[in-house]
Parts: sequence; C-alpha cells; structure tokens
Amino acid sequence: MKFGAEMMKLCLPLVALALCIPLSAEAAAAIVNPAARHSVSLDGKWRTIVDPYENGYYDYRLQPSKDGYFRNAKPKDPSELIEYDFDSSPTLDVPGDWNSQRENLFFYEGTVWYKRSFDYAVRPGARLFVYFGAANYEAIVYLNGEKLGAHTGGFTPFAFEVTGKVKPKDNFVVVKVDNKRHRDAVPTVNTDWWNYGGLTRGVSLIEVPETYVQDYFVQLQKGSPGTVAGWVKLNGPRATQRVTVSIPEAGASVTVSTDANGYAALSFPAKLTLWSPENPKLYDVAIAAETDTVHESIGFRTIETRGADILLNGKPIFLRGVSVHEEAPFRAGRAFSVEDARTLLGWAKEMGCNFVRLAHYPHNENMLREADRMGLLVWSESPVYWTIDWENKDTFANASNQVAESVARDKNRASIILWSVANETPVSEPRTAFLVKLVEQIRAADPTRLLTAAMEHHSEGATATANPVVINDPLGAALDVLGCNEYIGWYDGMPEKADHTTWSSNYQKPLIMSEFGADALYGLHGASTAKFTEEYQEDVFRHQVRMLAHIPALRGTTPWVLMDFRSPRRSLPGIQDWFNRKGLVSVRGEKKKAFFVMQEFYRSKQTN
Ligand code: GCB
Repeated sequence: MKFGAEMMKLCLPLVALALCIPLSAEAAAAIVNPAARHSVSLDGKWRTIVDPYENGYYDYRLQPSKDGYFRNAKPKDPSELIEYDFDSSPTLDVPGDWNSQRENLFFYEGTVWYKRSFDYAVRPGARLFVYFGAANYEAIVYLNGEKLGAHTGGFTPFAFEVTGKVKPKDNFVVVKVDNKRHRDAVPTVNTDWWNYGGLTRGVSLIEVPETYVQDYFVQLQKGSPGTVAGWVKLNGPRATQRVTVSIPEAGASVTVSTDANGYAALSFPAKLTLWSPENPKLYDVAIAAETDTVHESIGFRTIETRGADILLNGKPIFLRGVSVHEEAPFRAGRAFSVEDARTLLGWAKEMGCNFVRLAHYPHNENMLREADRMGLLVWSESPVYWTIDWENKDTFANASNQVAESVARDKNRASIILWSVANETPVSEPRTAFLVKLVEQIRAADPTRLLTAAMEHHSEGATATANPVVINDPLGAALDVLGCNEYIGWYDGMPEKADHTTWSSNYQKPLIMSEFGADALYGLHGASTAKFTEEYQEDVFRHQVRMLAHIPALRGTTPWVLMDFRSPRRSLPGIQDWFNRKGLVSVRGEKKKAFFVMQEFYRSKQTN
C-alpha cells in the first residue's frame, strides 16, 4: 500500500476515527509522548477506600448518589454524619496494582476509591491535563468533587483536560477504579492471568500550550527506506500553522501547513541509518509548530512480507522470540517500571532473542521504549482473548477503542513490527467478522506494520504415527503473518507427539509459532516423564525445536512464556500456588533447564 498524499486522503477519516476521536465521549484525546511534556508526577501514596458494595457511588436504592465518596467530604461540625474519610484511610502506591500490595486484596475484584491532593499553578495561557498511564478496568475520575469523565479498558492511557478547573492550592483528584469482570467486556470473564486492579501505571499533570502538538506519526513509508511519511495534528484555537518536522542528525526536514482541523500530512526524503536489533539507532525528531515543539527519539526501519518471508529493512529475518506477560520480576504483581522492563527484556536478550511477543494486552510504555533502545522487535497484542461476546456491538466498540488507543500511543516505536488482534479465539463467522474489522481499522490507522493473531491449530486425522496439522483458520486470509499456539507435549499428548507432527498451511504466509511450552517449578527435578519437573519441560522443548526446524514457513517462535506469572486458574498446592509455571525463568530470575534449550536453538538461528 502506498502511503502518499492520495492514501492519506482516503484514510484520513479512518485515522481520525481510530486515533483522534476517542469513542468514549467523556475521555479527552490521550496525549502522546507524555515524557516529553512539562509535567508533574502524581505518583506515590494515594489514600484509598475499598468499596465492595459501591457504597460510595450508589445510594441505598442503588441510584448514583450525589454525595458519593468523590466529594471527599468532611463533617463541618460533630453532629454531621459522614461515614468515610480518605485522610485517615490506608494508602496504596501508585503506580501499582492493589492485589499485590495488601494481603486482604489478593483476590479482590471490585471498586477501590483513590484520592490524592495537590497544588498547581497553571501558567497563563497554558492548558492542563490529568494523565493516567492505565487503570484496570473502569475508571471514573473526579476533580474537586466534580466528574471529569470515565474510561474503560485496563491497558491504555487516557487523559482529561482540567484547564480552568484546577486551583493554585488544595485540589483533590478522586478515582473510582473497578476491576469487576464482565461477560461482554474486553477481556471477558475468563483469562489465564491475574486481574490486577488499580492505578497500575503512572499518573501525572501535563501542561501544554493553548494550541499544542497533540499527535504525530513519523515513520518510514512502507517499503521506502529513503522516505519519511506520516502526519501531524495540532489541538487548540490556532489550528492552522506551519509545522516543521526535522531529523537534525540526518539533515532532513519538511515544513507543512496544518488545515482547519489542525492536520497536515507529511513526506520527505531522508538518508537514515536503519534501526535493527543489531543497531537500534534512534534519531532525535523535532516536531516544531509555531506554538509548541515536541522532541522524540524515533527509529526508522521497514517491515514487509514476501511469500513466507518477513523482511526487515529488505532482508529476510527469523524472529527469535519469547512471549512475555506484564508481570513484575522478583516481586510479582503488575510490572510498570523502566527497571521491570530492562530485567524482562534483558532475560529475553540473554536467551538470544531479537523479538518479544508482549502478550495479551498492550504493555506499559516503558517496555516499548526499552525495546526500541535495546533492539528488540515487538509483537503488540490486543486484549481480545478467548471467548469475547462477538455479536455485541458495545463489545466491538470497546475492543476497537482499546486497539485505537494502543496504536495511538505506540505508532512511532520502531520496535513494533506486528499488531496482533486476538489470542486463541474460537472460529465462527461472527468472530472472524469482528476480527477482520479490527484488522481493517489498524491497517487504516497504521499502513506501515504487519497484522497477525495467535490462532489455534487443529489436527486433521491424527493416528498413532502421524499428526498432520493444517492451518486453515479463515482469519488467516486477512493477516500478513500467521500466529499459531500449540501445546503438543502438555495439553496435547506427550512430548514425542511432536516427532510425528507435520505442519501445512492454506496460506502462502510466514508463520510464527506464538506459543508452546509446559509448566515446571524451578528446582523441581525428576524423570522427564513427570509433569511439573524441569526435566519434563526441557524434554517438551527438545522435541518442539526438532519439530519446528522442519516447518517450511516458520519465520519465528515465541515460546510460552519468559517468566512465571500469577493466574487464578492455577491452584495446585506446592507447585503452582496461583502461578502459571510455564516460565523459562522463575519470578526470582532463576533459569529453568528449558531456557537453555531455547538459547541453543536461537544460537543455531543466529544468522541475522
Ligand atoms: C494459552 C494461552 C495463554 C495461557 C497458556 C497456558 O494457550 O494463550 O494465555 O496462559 O495457554 O499456559 O495454558
């Protein structure tokens, strides 16, 4: 697809739909690249009230109350009855999930109210936003007792404008965070990971000029290593301005004029050192409008497919990957920090990876920024997992909004080469229609990257000595790269079954084996036939790599999973203790035997 001016005209309404206009009317457009803005962190200790009956939201007739906890009320005299008090309530750390911070919240799913006070003098003529990296799952945000808006979806950022609402002294922001699971939500009620609730990523106040650079897309035009293409979008009363986008180190720049909507497409030639795992070169890119300038470190690379090949910067590449959950190393809980990201991605590099699959939802921004710096290619995934309510329009709108927010946040990350729309969704017409719509939405918003999904496989007529598997999921027709999860040797027979399994595909497309693996408790040793031992897991991996080596279209592997992670589905005492143990590394960073099988396999693949 050509990403020129014509293309821009065609896809502008879709881009606007996908990137600029949030579906939740109450949520302001998120601010991209928050780290580059003038901001004040609201991270730290927030006062919290646990509210399982939502007593602070509904009255006793279950009607929304005018005097909910968001008022942060105090008795004016001792005769006044107020049955809550933030300032004498316990605190929780933000960012952070509540489950791993307080023992009695370990299994808690419901509402927790968060409150934090602050002073802030907005500079004259500036605008102020309160920005949330993520809140799982539903958040209603109030400032000084008034509702600002609401947001749904646990893994993407959102912001509300508070210009004119913030006083120089004594403001309070209250957030009702609710992580109850719902059948029609995204994800739905059933997942194999912990439903960590809370303000799981950072919160900040972000100040911008009255007309500011709201968003921009600056990447190489698809298949054109010498052309930077994209767009810029201003927000504010001075919509029409001249905007210069430059890459000073490369001596390349372009000046464009934004239209009445603050929008301008851009395209300019540039001689750039291309970003790759071997040389993750990032350039300082300046987006300079007349009223605002933003800088960002951006890498430039191309990604395409040709038949069953994946071409990075025009050259075939094998994706030596691993799947990763957003689980914090050493402490367990939702990961969020730069250190968490460096540790997890560092282990992946040690295994020999040039690629990570960030499953099963958009990870925190630090993971993507570090992947950009460390030279790891990324598969970024939507939380459309297992049995979503495919025929429900609201469910689609919710998934579509979460995907739009994820693409909006990360579209300038060189590391991301694949957007994945779903994981292991059962084939049906409504499901395929739902996912194809998501694929089309992402292609319109980001024509530069490849689309994939982790699909299931089905064997066609297995016998004791032959197990022919055909990849024939109809979704494959809409994707660029096929992802396939299989558990031969764990849920599906014994490890040896891999020896007589053969793979074929209805599509002439690259295949990534996006999951395979087995549980093992680090330090549990025994026979290679005994489940949960390191030896069993190692044996599964040995048989797997032999099988994988014979799949003609295989262009990548992301075994399940880098590190053990918490899951309420995994209760086995003494072994699982609420952890999925398929990690190649324990939560303490101890490497299991299978880690070294993958390391050896990746050494053999290290030709690129
Ligand atoms: C899968 C899922 C993944 C699970 C894994 C398992 O197929 O995609 O989310 O955690 O299997 O361990 O069963």
